[in-house]
Amino acid sequence: VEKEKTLAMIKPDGLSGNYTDEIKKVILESGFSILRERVVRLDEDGAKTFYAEHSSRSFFSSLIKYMTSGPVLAMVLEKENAITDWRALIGPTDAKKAKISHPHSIRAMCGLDSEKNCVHGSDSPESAQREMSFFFQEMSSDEVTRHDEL
Ligand code: YYY
Ligand code: MG
Repeated sequence: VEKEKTLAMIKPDGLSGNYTDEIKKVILESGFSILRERVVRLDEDGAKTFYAEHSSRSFFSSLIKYMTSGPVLAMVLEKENAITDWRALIGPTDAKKAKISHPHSIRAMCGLDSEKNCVHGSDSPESAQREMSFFFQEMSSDEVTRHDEL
């Protein structure tokens, strides 16, 4: 089976809560390789671009405020079925629900609610490509596997 890449992100509450090491441990123990990583402080334009698909939702302005409240850690993860498996590992969007239905998920571990849910994962191959090039401009559609930022 061919390997697949996905974009993972530790959101501002995850970074400020010092969950990075714990999350990376889960990532590596689950068989992912971390190909690239970068700490980024999103500005308003950047956060709006990243979450453009949600621009008409009632939670959008609050989400943008949250996502610009502190730095995030963006990572490119690789393994077989990386997109689906990373989504499964982080759990449902609402961290409150995750604590009940998926107690071992990452959002259950470090998220707070449906907004401050600690981590992001791409939801499709198209999203993964768009989101990887958003944070790693040098990553075009051809496969990039450089490790020089680690
Ligand atoms: O992909 P995922 O992050 O699990 O959820 P989405 O439905 O794509 O929403 C993106 C993002 O928006 C979510 O991670 C937090 C925020 N959000 C919110 O603040 N309130 C909601 N009711 C739903 C989503
Ligand atoms: Mg989503």
